Amino acid sequence: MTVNVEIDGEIAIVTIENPPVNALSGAVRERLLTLVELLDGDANIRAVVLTGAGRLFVAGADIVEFDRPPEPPFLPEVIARIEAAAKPWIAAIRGAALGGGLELALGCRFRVATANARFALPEINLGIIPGAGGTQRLPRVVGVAEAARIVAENYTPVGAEALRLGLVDTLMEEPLVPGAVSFARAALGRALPPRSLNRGVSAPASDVWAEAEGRVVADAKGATAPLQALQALRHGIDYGAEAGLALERKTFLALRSTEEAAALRHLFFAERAALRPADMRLQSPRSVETVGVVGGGTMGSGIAAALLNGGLSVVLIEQDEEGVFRARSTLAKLFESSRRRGLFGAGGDASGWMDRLETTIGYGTVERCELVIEAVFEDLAVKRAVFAELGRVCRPGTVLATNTSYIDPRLIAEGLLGPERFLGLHFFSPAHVMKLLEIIPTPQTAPDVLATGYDLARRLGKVPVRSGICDGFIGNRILRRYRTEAEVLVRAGVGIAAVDAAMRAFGFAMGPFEMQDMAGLDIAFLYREAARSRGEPVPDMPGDLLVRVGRKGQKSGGGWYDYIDGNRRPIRSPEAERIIAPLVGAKKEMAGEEIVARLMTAMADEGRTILDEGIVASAADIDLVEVHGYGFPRRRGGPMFQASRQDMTITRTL
Ligand code: T1G
Ligand code: NAD
Repeated sequence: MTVNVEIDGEIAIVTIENPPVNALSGAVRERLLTLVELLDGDANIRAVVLTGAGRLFVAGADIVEFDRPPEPPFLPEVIARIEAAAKPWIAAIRGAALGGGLELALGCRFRVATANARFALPEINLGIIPGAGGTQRLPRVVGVAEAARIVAENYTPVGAEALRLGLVDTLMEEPLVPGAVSFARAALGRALPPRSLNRGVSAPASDVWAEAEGRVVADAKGATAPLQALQALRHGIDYGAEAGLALERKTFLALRSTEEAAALRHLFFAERAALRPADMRLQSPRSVETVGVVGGGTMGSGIAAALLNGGLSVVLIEQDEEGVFRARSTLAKLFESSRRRGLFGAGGDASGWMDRLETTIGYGTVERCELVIEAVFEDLAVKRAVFAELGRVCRPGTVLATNTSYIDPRLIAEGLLGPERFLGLHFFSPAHVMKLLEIIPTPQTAPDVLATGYDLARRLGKVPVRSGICDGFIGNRILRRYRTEAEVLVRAGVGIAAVDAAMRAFGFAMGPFEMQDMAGLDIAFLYREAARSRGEPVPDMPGDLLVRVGRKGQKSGGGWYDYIDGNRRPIRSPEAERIIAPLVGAKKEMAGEEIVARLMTAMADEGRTILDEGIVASAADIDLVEVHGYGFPRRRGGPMFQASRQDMTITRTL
């Protein structure tokens, strides 16, 4: 780490060099504080240009430090001293000014930037709020309404937008620093603008606060930081900047040590580690520009959409005209939903999306694909037949992948020409939305083929988690344990709706029974029946009684709940309760917290077994699977994180 100083005539150039993202570590803060004193006392210096080495200005505070008590000099103090400097500081920003990086820039008298520079206060994604003046300086620079969006809603102005808001004084081409030095010289010939904190700010109409609070609470999904960030901003408008700074710092320090903040930091680092496992850092992936997708059903069309969203070209192969027609109409819908979700960037320009898609029957054009992903029926014979063809018609270097949920990939690859180029790439439905990608190598998968899977995940914005080969890999195996434990509670007399309500209160979008009604009870039933037919001692479960009378969930009009007139809102079903009564004990009241603890314990217990079997590399990877594949509430960190925070005794059955 260094903070370099160069002198260009009467202008000092201070460059923060703290790879990989110029985080404002204690050492950087200390050096900046020393420099501002030094340069203020140097009669030959009239202005200071502050910039970051490499591709971005500053990514913020050093998140690694958050697991320790804060160390002086504290960032607010450093920024306040720069702001008070006798010589004006000009922030020269390329790439990104994020969190404390943007707060540092706001303490400077001027800000100049390149057109690609992004400006954000992403602290709320870490369960905290800006802690170095962002909630107070920003509204005084860009106005309350825009500041509220940046502080509490992840609004990230880029380049020209930042200029329009007044967040930067001018945009310039590279080389940035010489441009900033010229800007500084010119600024010295003019009256200096007021310091950010001293700028006037008018209190907005009351509906601006009400509107902002409404949006923030709606988007927060139970997280507390966004609203508190907005409240700190408002406090400074209502009671003055000093009061606002005090509340901001108090709130930041309080949130920094919460379980929610620890959970979000845990996932932040886990996601980055997952993209670059140690054994992949020296591996070069195979080049992929066109991907074949065999099977355009639920998964195949979703995978095709994810590939198109990632800028790749797709050859989607179906078995007949009807399959092609169905796939194309599904893709038209996914195109629309991707555009609505803003997946095509700010301009919403999806040019080329459909042009990069070819749909066909048979393998006539598959030789132009560098990767082919199979997503046909979950049937070993059908999959084997597809790969026999692919092995024959694809170029020898083409990577071949299966999207199977349960079949052992080694069985699918049996007899395949070039088994070293084969692996499992398990996408999750809807594949153009869910970020999880389970990557399942076989013992024969070549390292550069595995690296190709990781590179695909990176290009699609997915979170890759490597799984060993077992029944259900990681996610579906834990899901099965979660659902079984939920049925164990119902069998013990706990209400179906009570279990779902407890898990919704914990942060899931829906409880296990609502979710199973949506996915279908027959999947678990068929799994248990297959085990019974192998002679395994699988006791009857309440769900089995429902499936046996045709109650398979929403698709059959009812499962654990009733659904009236095709409406998907679950309604308590006396019929379902009568059917499962032979297996259910006397009514048992159980507190929501206990229900959550039981289901968390079951998930964590299965996770530990999966870890012990060497199926997954780390507990953090299991948390990524649950958060990015199964809707585990992000602010809770995942089942393994939860288990690490509580001394959860493992209660296997009632
Ligand atoms: N602190 C420490 N390490 C960080 C870091 C940070 N702020 N940001 C990134 N890293 C590490 C990351 O773990 C990875 O490490 C490497 O840098 C490359 O990251 C006071 C309190 C900047 C857009 O939330 O959004 O300021 O895996 O893989 O894809 O109010 O990193 O190589 O060992 O993500 O090019 C607010 C978080 C902090 C920004 C670059 N700032 N970072 O993305 O690289 S809180 C943030 C990012 C704060 C103040 C508050 C991204 C990036 P490794 P990467 P990238
Ligand atoms: P689906 O029935 O919706 O789609 C399968 C498609 O494959 C159909 O459109 C069919 O016409 C086509 N097909 C069958 N044989 C073919 C052949 N020889 N050539 C070309 N096309 C052929 O099934 P799905 O839900 O999309 O599942 C596909 C695969 O993905 C399965 O292995 C499944 O286990 C896996 N998977 C499913 C989910 C899910 O939630 N549905 C999630 C992850 C993985």
